[in-house]
Amino acid sequence: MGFYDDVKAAAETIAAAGNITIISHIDADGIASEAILSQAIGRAEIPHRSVFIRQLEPLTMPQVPLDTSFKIFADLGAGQQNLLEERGFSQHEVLIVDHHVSQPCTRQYRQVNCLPYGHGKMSAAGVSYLIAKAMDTANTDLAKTAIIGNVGDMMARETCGLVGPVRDIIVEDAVLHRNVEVHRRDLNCYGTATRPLYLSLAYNDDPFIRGISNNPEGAKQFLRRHGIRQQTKDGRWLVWEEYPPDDQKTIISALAQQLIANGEPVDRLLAETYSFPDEPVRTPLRNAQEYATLLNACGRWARPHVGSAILKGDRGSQYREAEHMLNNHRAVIRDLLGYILDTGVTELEWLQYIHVGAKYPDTIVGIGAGMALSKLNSAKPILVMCSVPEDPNLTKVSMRTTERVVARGIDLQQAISDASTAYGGGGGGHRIAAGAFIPKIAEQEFVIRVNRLLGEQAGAPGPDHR
Ligand SMILES: [Mn+2]
Repeated sequence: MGFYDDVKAAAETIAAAGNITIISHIDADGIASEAILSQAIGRAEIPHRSVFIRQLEPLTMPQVPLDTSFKIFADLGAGQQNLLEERGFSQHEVLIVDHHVSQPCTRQYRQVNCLPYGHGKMSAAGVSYLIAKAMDTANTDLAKTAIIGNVGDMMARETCGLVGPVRDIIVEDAVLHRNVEVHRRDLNCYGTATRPLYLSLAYNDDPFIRGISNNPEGAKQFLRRHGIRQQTKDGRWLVWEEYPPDDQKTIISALAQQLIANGEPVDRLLAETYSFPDEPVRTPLRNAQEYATLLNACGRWARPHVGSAILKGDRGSQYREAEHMLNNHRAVIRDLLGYILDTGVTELEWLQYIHVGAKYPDTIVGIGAGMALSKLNSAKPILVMCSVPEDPNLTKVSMRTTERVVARGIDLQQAISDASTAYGGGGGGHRIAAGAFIPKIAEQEFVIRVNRLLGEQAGAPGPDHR
């Protein structure tokens, strides 16, 4: 059985179900997965409902209903099959649609997972889309949503564009459907639909351009020096996507020259990007990256259903609510970033860490960790701990690192799950980003354990070998 056999089998299983509950994750990929599956299932006229869960672990299992409905776990489940078994689900009532590492389990549930087939650059929304398309080829309008989920899960980050079957099948379907435009050699930069260009450039650090990155005034002067008009006649700042192609070329080549003058590589300056011509200009709905941030904001602030409604077309009250959450989301993340940088991290040999206490919601701490890393020593993974409001005995741990460090053999998912199993805690994620819940009393020991595991991954001799 190959991956596409699994996809086809899943489509048949779903079509035969009488009543379905979709259990999905609260991030952009999870919300996109849910939106794709629920629309495909709705179009097949199968009664269904959706439950969003921020992480599948013993604390949140009671949110998974114990009724007679068929359960589809999307963007989660692969690593938590033992929890499904403990909850008493039989093999006949569960389908897992995931792209995370499977943990061994005595009861093997039906699963469509791209990862064991070597498709490491596909997210759960990608898998969900392939299932939806196998259910009905009319579902190709949902390819756009799959692209948002994949981009939201960083599938385009390392390779400066989507690759593999996501690129060859899903992006191509979306282009044929005409609700997605592909820009093959676009500026590799965030905020191209909503941020004044100089801020987009200044907030970008991949590639890091001396004099421009982390330097809004420098970025503004750089554009002025190259004769680029930055504001409209009535004083509104122009965003990247508004510039005519000739201006875009001028800016890109000026940035390339700046990198070369600094002796830096230019290979990350350009990326393939995905924009949505059917969405209103200068809104976060205009491209995959910003759309994904909007969905993440909905999920992190406990309103994933709002994100789902937007993906299904709501541009009224739900959209306005999401815009409000996005602004709040950004303000809190900025505050968290400032807190981490002002307070300072503690450096160990293989990682740097900080505890932010109960000041920030545990759902955004990982994002703050990722942003702080780009302003700290990015050669060392960052570990951020915070309190969990629902349980004073628990601590949430989030870790982030860079592609460069992953390429050296570092696997945060492995380190964090190995270190947390010792306490019965659960951990999961990816090589580059992972998280876990651990007992509060084990915090210090946990950090030391993760530090040691990272050292071993880096090829340092463990204590046994000394
Ligand atoms: Mn995902």
